[in-house]
Amino acid sequence: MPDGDDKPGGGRLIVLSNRIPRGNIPSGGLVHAIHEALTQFGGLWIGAAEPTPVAEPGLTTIGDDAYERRTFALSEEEHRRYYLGYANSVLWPLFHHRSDLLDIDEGDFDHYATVNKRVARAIAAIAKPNDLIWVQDYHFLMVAHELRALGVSNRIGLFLHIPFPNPSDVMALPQVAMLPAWIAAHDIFGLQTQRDVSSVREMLRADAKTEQLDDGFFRRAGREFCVRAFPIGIDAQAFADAAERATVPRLTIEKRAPLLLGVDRLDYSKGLVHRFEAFAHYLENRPDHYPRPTFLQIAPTSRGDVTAYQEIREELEQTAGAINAQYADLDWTPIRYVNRHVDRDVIAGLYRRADVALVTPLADGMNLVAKEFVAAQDPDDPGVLILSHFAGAVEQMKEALLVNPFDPAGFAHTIADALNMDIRERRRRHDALREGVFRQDIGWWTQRFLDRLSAAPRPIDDYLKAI
Ligand code: ADQ
Repeated sequence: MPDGDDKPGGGRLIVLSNRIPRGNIPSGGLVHAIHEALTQFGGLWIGAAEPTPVAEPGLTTIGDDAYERRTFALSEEEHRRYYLGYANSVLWPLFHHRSDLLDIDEGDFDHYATVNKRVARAIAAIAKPNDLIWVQDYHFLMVAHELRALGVSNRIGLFLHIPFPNPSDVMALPQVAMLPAWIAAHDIFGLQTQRDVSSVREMLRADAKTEQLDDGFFRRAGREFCVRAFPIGIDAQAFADAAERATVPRLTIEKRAPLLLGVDRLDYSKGLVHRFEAFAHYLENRPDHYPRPTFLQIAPTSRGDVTAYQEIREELEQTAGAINAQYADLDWTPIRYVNRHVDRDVIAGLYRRADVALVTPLADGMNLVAKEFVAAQDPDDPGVLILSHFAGAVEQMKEALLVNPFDPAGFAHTIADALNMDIRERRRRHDALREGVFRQDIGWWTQRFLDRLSAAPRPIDDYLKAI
């Protein structure tokens, strides 16, 4: 946290995220980190309420301890069109390089804008002059711009948890012309990776009104803002402790059978079908005398109301079924596919039990599973991480076995390499990965972001008048 004074610039912290915890705060993870920062600084956490038939303006208090939790209202139609529509059927696929899945409806953007404006008005009504405003993710790309239009001169930072589209993909967004102004309204626009920073820089370079300065800074409409990478981390110690304590459920697999593990939300960006097919490729070419591996994939349904998610679920079930039908034996099921949420502590234990983790998204802002798997290992006998080139985590985790998930043969060879890796090589790779995961953890991430944000120059009045 910023040195000296607990309060950044003497003010409070206002965090905006779509999801807001209603009850107890789960240990570890992003929610816990935000909770910690708010506990330290005091302030407010604002998130979406459960949808209701009609959305009223203003905020509702849902919890009050060291800081307040408040919700903004969302109508059922807004949930459908702002959240499932524009956020998750336009921005999510576009930012994950899946323009083919775009489901563009002009009315959905109108609802996105309405919700962003309502949230901005609610924040403007409560923000005190020195409060820091920290916006989370793609649901609120317009909020800072709306706040500026309302005359709010507080420091505002946004952290984008997902990738940023490259310059040609971004052209598929009907609102592309507005993006530079939305981004420039922040003091800090934070991204997961250098790759994402480059994509934003490319887009801004094409914007006639934006001037590029040094060290990640830009100038637009007379004021400076910063675009920078803040790779998110995990609460590594909490995960390591949970993994050590965990009692793993008895897995009905052969005693010496290698266990491969995947843990993901069921999302087309996670590359699950490609992963299953690569595993089938491995099985096809596996020498007979090798032990028969089990691949356990845990993938609970998410965003089940969106068609693209229903389709990926069906495709995955069919692929798992077909592979098992082809390779299973009376006493062996190669793929175990579990389509439900599993407790974090059990997941931690499974990470530790697994010989290989398959973290192979086709696009991913960071991917916390890669870091959780590393933190959960026994350093004396660590498992092997297979990581996709397309996970943001790859910029920090070069000692993983890197794969191209689109190449089933190369992927299958990497699975073989992982299963055959000797203990010295496993330890060498794991030591390096572990050091990074513990050093650049979630506390490091929060601190870096808030330090930068509190040090940003305050927006000037002329800019506010010009917007
Ligand atoms: P997500 O797309 O949700 O997050 P990820 O980073 O992998 O992806 O985080 C998933 C979290 O959910 C992990 O903590 C994992 O343990 C947990 N999880 C996954 N499957 C689970 C299951 N079956 N049961 C229980 N828990 C499960 C977005 C971006 C990512 C970025 C994060 C954080 O898409 O790229 O890393 O935000 O910024």
